[in-house]
Amino acid sequence: MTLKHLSELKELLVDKPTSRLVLAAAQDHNSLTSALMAARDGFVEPILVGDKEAVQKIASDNNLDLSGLRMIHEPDNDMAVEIAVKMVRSNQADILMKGNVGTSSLLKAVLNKEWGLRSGALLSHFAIFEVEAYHKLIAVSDVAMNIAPNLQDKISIVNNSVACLNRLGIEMPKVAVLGAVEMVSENMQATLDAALLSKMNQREQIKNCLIDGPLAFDNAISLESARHKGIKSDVAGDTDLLIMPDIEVGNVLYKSLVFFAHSGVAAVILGATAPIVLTSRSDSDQAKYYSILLAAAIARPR
Ligand code: COD
Repeated sequence: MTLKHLSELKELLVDKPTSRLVLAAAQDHNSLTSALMAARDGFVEPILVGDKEAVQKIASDNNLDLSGLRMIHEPDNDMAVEIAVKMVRSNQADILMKGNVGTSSLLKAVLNKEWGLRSGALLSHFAIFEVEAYHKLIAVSDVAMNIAPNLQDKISIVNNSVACLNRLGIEMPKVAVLGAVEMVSENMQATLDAALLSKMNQREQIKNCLIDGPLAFDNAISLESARHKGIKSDVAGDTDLLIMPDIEVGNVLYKSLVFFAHSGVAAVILGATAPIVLTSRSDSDQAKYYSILLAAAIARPR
């Protein structure tokens, strides 16, 4: 299966029971609005944990309808996050979403050894873009969580991302591991990691995907570019997933796609016991909405 538009996420949700999404520190205009939009369209059932008065004020100031929604009053943000995380842990919710709290506070709660959402896997950020100049959705990881992943971390990043793409119906995603060049150079760690990941895939140490690397960005996304350089690759020009060397490269690509190429995007944190939606103020309403739909599409069935 190939996904071309983020709106196709809606089709993946048609036969799936509505996921329960718990919004931690819900007194946040942006996240509250997107959660309510997804609820209005029948994709999630939001549970709001936060300062009830502040949530109600945001709702009345912005004409948002809170009727029928479950709300748990907890004015302290750290406590609200803890309650929300524990609700996911105890299977009272299927998706965790960040409200009016910092990203690191939420992630630290998720990583809490006693009551967090650790699954044993590395947590990683996964973003999927709709780029006008590309023939299908293209995923990118990790652009926001793991700062300088080593080989072991990159294996986990690939595994998390591939499992997510598999759940979206992409059975054998083509994975390009990026470097600045397509030849292995002992001076460039990214090329060494990429070559090892490719060989591990060939030996079936990493499964359910087809990995090639190192590939420079142009070879990864353009067959013509790869041919020009004489690269023979089953991935080049048809990549489903780009693996980033580090957070800086990833973050710059993410922002370039959004700000220069005006691409649509949906993003979640993978590797915890449930998907986590971490939208930020700079994300568009549509990006937040599609991130919720992406989380719902991959959430465990109720
Ligand atoms: N997956 C699983 N466990 C992890 C991960 C991970 N990705 N990161 C840390 N842990 C575990 C460690 O094994 C350890 O047990 C515990 O969590 C604490 O580890 P630290 O001290 O290395 O981690 P923290 O708490 O200092 O930081 C974790 C963050 C995710 C907050 C950190 O990696 C971070 O700041 N990442 C970048 C986030 C960011 O600023 N993004 C900007 C773009 S939006």
